[in-house]
Amino acid sequence: MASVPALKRSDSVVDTMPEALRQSRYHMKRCFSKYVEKGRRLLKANQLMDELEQIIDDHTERSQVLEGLLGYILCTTKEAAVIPPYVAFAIRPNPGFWEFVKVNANDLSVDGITATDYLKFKETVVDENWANDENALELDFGAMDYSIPHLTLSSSIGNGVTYVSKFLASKLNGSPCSAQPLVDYLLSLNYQGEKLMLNETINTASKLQSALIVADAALASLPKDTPYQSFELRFKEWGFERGWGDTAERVKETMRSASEVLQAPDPFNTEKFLGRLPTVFNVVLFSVHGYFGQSDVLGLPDTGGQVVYVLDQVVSLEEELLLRIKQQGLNVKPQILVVTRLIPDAKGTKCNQELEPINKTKHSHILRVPFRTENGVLPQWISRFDVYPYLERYAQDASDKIIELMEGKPDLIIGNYTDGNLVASLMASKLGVTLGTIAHALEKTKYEDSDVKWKELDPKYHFSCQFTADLIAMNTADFVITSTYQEIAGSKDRAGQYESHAAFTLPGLYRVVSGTNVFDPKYNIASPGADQSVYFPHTEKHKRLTQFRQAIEELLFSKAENDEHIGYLEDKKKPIIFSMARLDIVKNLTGLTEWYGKNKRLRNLVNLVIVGAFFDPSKSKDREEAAEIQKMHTLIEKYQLRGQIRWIAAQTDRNRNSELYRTIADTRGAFVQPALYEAFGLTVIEAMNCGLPTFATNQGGPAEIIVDGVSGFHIDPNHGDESSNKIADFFQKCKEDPEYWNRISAQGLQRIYECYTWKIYANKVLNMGCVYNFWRQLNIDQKIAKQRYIQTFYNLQFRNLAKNVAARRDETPKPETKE
Ligand code: UDP
Ligand code: LCN
Repeated sequence: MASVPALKRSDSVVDTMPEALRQSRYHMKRCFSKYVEKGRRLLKANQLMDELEQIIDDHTERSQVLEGLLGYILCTTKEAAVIPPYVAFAIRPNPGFWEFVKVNANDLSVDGITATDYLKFKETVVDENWANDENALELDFGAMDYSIPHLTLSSSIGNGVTYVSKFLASKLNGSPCSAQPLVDYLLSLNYQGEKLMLNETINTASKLQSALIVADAALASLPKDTPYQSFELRFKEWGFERGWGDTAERVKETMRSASEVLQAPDPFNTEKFLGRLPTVFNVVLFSVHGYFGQSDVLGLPDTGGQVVYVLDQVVSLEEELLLRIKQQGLNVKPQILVVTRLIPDAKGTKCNQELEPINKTKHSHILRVPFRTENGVLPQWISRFDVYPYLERYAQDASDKIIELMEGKPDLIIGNYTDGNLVASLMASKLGVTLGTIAHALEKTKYEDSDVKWKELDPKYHFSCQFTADLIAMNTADFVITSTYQEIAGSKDRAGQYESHAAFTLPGLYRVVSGTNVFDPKYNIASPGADQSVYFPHTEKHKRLTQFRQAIEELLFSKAENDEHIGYLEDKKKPIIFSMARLDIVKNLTGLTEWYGKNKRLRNLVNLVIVGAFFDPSKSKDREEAAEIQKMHTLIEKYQLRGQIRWIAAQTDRNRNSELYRTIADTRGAFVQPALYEAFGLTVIEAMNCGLPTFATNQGGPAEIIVDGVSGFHIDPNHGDESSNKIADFFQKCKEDPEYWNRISAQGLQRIYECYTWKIYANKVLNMGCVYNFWRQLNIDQKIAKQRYIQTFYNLQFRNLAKNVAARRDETPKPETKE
């Protein structure tokens, strides 16, 4: 990548490109002639570079061009559309920032164009009539966000709640009237009709300010641990209701924050005060597609990390809610419902059970509601790509059941994945409840050109429904929870998953000129953790789950080959490199096996253990998985790996799995996550929690989880030799200095404790619930206006698309299943 001279943020490509082209005019004329000679087409960044390299074959001259401004522009170009004599470029100089320019190949003139014009260029390549249709549907969700303040720096993206607190602080500042919305909000708080925080005695900001001074003086004379009940009556007369705290000390602290906010609002106290308000008691989490259960579901189609995430999330949210409610001095039982699909044909799981208490919680349940049609209840599991026709009715049925169980509407709704997010959006808009959404992984970025090629992919994946549902959810959400920064805005070189929804086109259907804005303060990073009562360090000997010792010994080291394991480990003293995932192409377990097979040095140093799928490709329902199973067999033969590899079938018991990670750590081995792309990667943090040094893909979330060379290592899945040598270097170094292994293990744990725990997650998410609840009230008029736009889009687009899926249901081949 060119290092000089980088574009400054103030420089626009349209201003600098003409001069850059002029400097290399001779080469550029030839290069652009080559770009346009094949006629209309779409070009990716690597193709642009390859063709440039073919044109300028002299190494020195090529380096000169690439090291200049032009090289920089080309390096930051993500794609280009060619309509001779023009080449239109989509350039991304920084995360979230895009520029579009069109270059005339004949005279090298450069014009800046809008996102809309660029999309029309792309459309012209695939569907010219539609591109030229003046009445083609164009969506501009940004037009509805005219008064919402936005962030401006790439580095601020993902810290939405902090910035909303800043915006709120400045909104509440000024005259006493500015704080009136806060007083009105406090007056509106109640639990089942019983007032909380304030009663009508205090109905203005100045009355609140004075009452807080009186209360502060009264509290000063009380011992810190005096229970609220002992001064409740006096406070009630002054206008205060329950909710400020459980003890004199806590009440005093909360009141101090309130006084600070009224006196001179600052973001810290604003967030602190709002975070303490008793606004969230009942929470609904939607995770619609099955199989969703607490046991025996991992390994079933579509059921992967999302289920693990949601179940751990509930435990942590309930714990945090109970703590907050106690500290608020209230005697309320929170309720959390995880709402999923009831599948009558449950294949031995509990997915046909309507209500199921959630393990490790006191008040949380899984609620299962079936998919219904005019023909009755749908009995069998269906792929998540096929669920769209059922969702509207599902949302209605689920809402009725939730309201019945909760005896009212929830305070917060959180969606998971496209289907859950759409259902959550429908319910939240109807009931006027605060909505958070979680994508886990957005499908659009997983498939190259999934937007312009949507017609090709639609029969199999129904992306037209999926992208429409995603747009609806992103725009309805009051806040979006992501696991990493890259999920929102990518990295220097790669666009983020949400960012790729900013402007895109589905030719023939609609053009999105503003689908979402990653600078919107609704975007927040709250990374998940791993259950630390299950995934704890291998060194905590007294906690080790010794009951699994014998089974794991046999799983790893017996020579027998059976339905649970094949291959064997000849030298049991060697450290083990371990990987565990679904056997999808993207997970790249076959890639890792091949790297290992090819690298003699690595093979001498360590054994390889893989957990994934099963061994008979003919038994797989998924073509992709079947091919990967076959490939594993071929690689084992090709590289004669027997004696050095153990391949274990998919495992469903997380307790036993945790002991497996720890047993690998006992061998002073490592975990390797070699995925071609990983949205987050729960296995990475599970391994790190067990103290297992971890090598993980630099493509996606793991690149953020691990600080390379400190808390683990990054590997590049596209450069296998380099990656396998990096792993070999580590083990070589550990041989020379055994302390090195301990250091990386300890630093991995430190990273987890600082950034990736469910406690940190739950605190952040509940703060979001509290802060965005108030933020949405403040912006309610605009919210309602936007909701009308979204409803129109839903009614006129989504419903028809879902109907088409239903109509085509029995004719199309079944899609492959992977999460
Ligand atoms: N997992 C498992 N058994 C397996 C493979 C995976 O229990 O055979 C678990 C793994 O421990 C992790 C989850 O499934 O908790 C996978 O989550 P991850 O985020 O790594 O990937 P996803 O499958 O969601 O893409
Ligand atoms: C989906 C994925 O693809 C994984 O990368 C995540 O870890 C998982 O969901 C949980 O969010």
